[in-house]
Amino acid sequence: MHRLRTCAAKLRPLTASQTVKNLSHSGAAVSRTFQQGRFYTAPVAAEPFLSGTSSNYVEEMYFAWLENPQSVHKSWDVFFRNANTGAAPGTAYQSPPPLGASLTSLSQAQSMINVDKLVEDHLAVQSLIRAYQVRGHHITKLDPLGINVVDFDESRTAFPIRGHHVAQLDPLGILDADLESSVPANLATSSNGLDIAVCKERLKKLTVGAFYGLDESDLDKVFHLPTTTFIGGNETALPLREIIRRMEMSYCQHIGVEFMFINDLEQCQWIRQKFETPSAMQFTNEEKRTLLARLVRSTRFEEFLQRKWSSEKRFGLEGCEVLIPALKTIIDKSSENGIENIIMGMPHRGRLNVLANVIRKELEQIFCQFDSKLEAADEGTGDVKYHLGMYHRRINRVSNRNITLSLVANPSHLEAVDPVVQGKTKAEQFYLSDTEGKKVMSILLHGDAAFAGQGIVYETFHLSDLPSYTTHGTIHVVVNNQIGFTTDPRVARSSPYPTDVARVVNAPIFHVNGDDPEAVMYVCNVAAEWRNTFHKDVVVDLVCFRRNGHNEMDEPMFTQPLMYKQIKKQKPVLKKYAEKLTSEGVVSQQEFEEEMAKYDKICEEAYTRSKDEKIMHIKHWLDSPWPGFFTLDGQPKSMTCPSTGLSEDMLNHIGKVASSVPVEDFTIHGGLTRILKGRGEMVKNRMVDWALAEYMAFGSLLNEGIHIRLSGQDVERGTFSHRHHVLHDQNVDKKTCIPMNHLWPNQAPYTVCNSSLSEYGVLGFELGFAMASPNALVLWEAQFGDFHNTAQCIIDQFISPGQAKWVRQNGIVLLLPHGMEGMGPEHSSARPERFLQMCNDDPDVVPKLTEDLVVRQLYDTNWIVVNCSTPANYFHVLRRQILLPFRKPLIIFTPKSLLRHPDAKSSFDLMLPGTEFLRGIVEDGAAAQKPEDVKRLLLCTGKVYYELAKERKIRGLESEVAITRVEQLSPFPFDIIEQESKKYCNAEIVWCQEEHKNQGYYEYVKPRIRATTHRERPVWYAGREPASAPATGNKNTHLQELKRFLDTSFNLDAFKNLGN
Ligand SMILES: Cc1ncc(C[n+]2csc(CCOP(=O)(O)OP(=O)(O)O)c2C)c(N)n1
Ligand SMILES: [Mg+2]
Repeated sequence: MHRLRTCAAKLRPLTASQTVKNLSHSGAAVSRTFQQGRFYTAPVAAEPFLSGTSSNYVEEMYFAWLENPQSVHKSWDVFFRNANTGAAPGTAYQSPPPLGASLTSLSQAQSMINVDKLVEDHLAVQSLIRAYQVRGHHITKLDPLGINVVDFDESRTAFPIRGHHVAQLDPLGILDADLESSVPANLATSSNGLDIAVCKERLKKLTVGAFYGLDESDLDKVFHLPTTTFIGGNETALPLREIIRRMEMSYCQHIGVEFMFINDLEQCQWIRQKFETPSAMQFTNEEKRTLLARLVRSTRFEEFLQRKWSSEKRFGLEGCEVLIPALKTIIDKSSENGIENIIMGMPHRGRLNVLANVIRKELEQIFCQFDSKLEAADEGTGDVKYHLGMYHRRINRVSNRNITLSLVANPSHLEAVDPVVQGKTKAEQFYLSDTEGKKVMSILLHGDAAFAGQGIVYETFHLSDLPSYTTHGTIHVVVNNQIGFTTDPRVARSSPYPTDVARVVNAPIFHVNGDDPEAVMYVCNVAAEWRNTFHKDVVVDLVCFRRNGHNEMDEPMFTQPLMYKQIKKQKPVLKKYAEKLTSEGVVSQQEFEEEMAKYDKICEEAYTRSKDEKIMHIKHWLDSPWPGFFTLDGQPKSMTCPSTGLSEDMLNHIGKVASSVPVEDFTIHGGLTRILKGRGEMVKNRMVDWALAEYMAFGSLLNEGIHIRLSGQDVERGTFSHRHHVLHDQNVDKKTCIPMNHLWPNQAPYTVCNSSLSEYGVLGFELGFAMASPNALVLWEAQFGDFHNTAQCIIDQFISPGQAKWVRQNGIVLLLPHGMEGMGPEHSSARPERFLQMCNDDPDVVPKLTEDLVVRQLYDTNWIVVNCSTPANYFHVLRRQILLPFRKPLIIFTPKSLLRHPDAKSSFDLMLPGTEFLRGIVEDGAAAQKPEDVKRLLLCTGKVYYELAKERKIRGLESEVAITRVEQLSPFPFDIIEQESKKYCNAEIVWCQEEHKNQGYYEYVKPRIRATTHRERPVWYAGREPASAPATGNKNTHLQELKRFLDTSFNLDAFKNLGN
């Protein structure tokens, strides 16, 4: 092994950095402009045949030789033998022994030259093969319009953008249509004939100028094929002419394969085999007919909609009709491979067609959506038809197995649904114990502009291989119509392809000309097999065009005149494919016409039925039903919430596990031993702090069969080092213990996972996870509360309005560390004002005091926002989240300093059976004894309570100032505040917050508090002044501000004579 490495290392050229270093060491002046050149290490300088590509080849050959010395040419056999026995660099090569004994020295010399040439030619052929594999996609015919531009302008530093244009991958060539659209004649190859000059020219572009010394005269020479190609089929050697032809057929037709960046030899070999094996792309007549029938449906569906609703926006699929057979092929193949459940996410383009012809939503329900009573706005709010989700279980006709297909509802925000789909997929896998993704998988569809432009795509890709987030391979399909609304790719992205982002996770990328349905079907089959074999992501790039404007109302000629002139000339793919099949005798013209008439009739009949539909049920568009959780009418089974308290035994048991290491032979850090001991002491004293309260809530729910998943940055230990849910053995790498999973024998599993450094992606993922089942507590914790704003899209588009838009409930919990602690503008505020501003309760209406008020309010709200001031209340709100008979998102502003505050502890007494979450914690001290004497009622929320209570004590104002805490901000506890304001009838009401006046809670609580007093009493403000930043960066200023607002809070004259 060591020899092998040395040998391979010796054969490798120097890297650029080594080169520069060597040059500077030798005292040579180093130019700041990089000079291209090759410098080899001295020992192998004598090996004239080495270059970057050939050294790779030699390495591959070396491995093959190690396995079987006869697999390589005799001369290489000798070379490797010598190198292996320690021959110095440059001396390992030996010419083969002479054939006859009587050779003259002249003929010996001649023979050496011949062998040199032979070796060089073989190397050249290997390099040629490799060049096709690496860069063949650059010269593929991907453009359905056939107006490619080859642009190898060497004056450009980088490879020109849109490599596939150069590569003839683009069906239209439209990217350049408005620039320059001539194809150099010498690059217009015919697929049948082989012109070496043309090939040379093409390859020159692929191989930095050289044709490896091969010439016309070499075309009929026979060359051994390396093990890294499959073009030979059963043959091990082929004439050069045939090698080139087969490489052209494999890599330069309508499929461009990008895979050589994958750093796994087995995976590369697998792909080579799929695309190089002669006659790999063969279809039966039956398969061709099915493909045609699917194209008929796809095409005629759009035509039908166009006929019936010509002025409606539908974001039609025209120009990429092949998407439907493509998806169906992926689904068929995956179903054959055992997949039972597919979760899909997709944008607007072709969505109705996918719903109708892939997921098989009843056509009449789709047609209903075009009823004029329904708004059909382009982007934005509401449930427009091209945003709705769907769930359907049916038999897959090809595999004859059951398959569940769901399309996740999404907002307009392109690509935002990607992590949501992944999270839902992960959850479905989890509930089926599908640890390898053999039963459940996801398919994500993308537009070319969005795929390249949206950062969430990258964030989602980076989840794909993380243990707690992987879905074991996603198939991505890009509808690459080479335009985004009115913007050309040349001004919309800086990468050659829209798919380059997928390279970061080593996903193979199959570019395919959308006007060649068989090629599309082939790559889709390969993509499904890839996913099934390697359980890794793969991308199918459907290079196509958009026949109409962005939507059916848009005029594309304003901005892409040449492109659209070309598009107008373009024959529909259905027509082209039908002509192909009729000319091959696979179908007759009559059969084709009958197939179309049959589908048109289906559409017409559904249209008639749709006229009878009187009501449109959004719940028919639900993507994630929760069987058994609701009544058959979709209502909660009760409108009560059971007690969230726990027995003393249960608290003790959980507390004991939380303060121990429940496995043998496990060494934890000394500091942690102290922490666990401290927990043990607390349990003995029947007390909990924040971390222990969380433990109690989680542990008890696990016992009730509720899966818990806590995800976010550094959540395992906890950003503030308070949680320690994962213990690490100090002596053994990767040996960990999660005590929470050692509570009971039959408990539900607990997942706690540090996430990638992403908020948008990870929050979206957890939202998707929570979507799959109501019987799991799924929590996402931000490192600091303010970081949630990089996930704002998930909050604004999914979490806050999700139920209103898609009748889909979700019980996700957001833990957002919050509090002004002098840590600067960032890390301080979780921006409560934003969450409160999005609450749907009416500030001016005090709800009727009924028995079920609390649950009713919770049922009506779009989300619950709390700021707990005690561990017990945190414990209760977590448990209530699951014990409620419905699900709502829960936003919790969590503390930082309170995690260790000596007063922020709760007794077991507050967590026993019969206890519950307190929406408000009312004053119960001296002030409450004689409420009519109280001068001021201070209302507050969260940690500032402790500062207020301390200051009140210092000032001896306990009888004059009452402090009541609002723990649940939304839905607002109108009843509690009304009661308090009545109780302290002579007191001024003051809202106190540590946040700035234009932030925090004031704007939200003020009208609500006033409503409880019939707007008769003012609500004064004590807190920081308005500001643009959430907090000061200066510690001293921070303390001064604190002092100021505490002064205001307890200066009983502060609001005198200020009027109302
Ligand atoms: C995040 C986001 N930004 C902007 C838009 C507005 N928008 C809607 S469609 C579109 C163009 C999308 O182009 P592409 O991804 O190529 O899909 P196509 O419409 O071509 O199928 C834009 C910019 C959006 N929907 N989402
Ligand atoms: Mg596009």
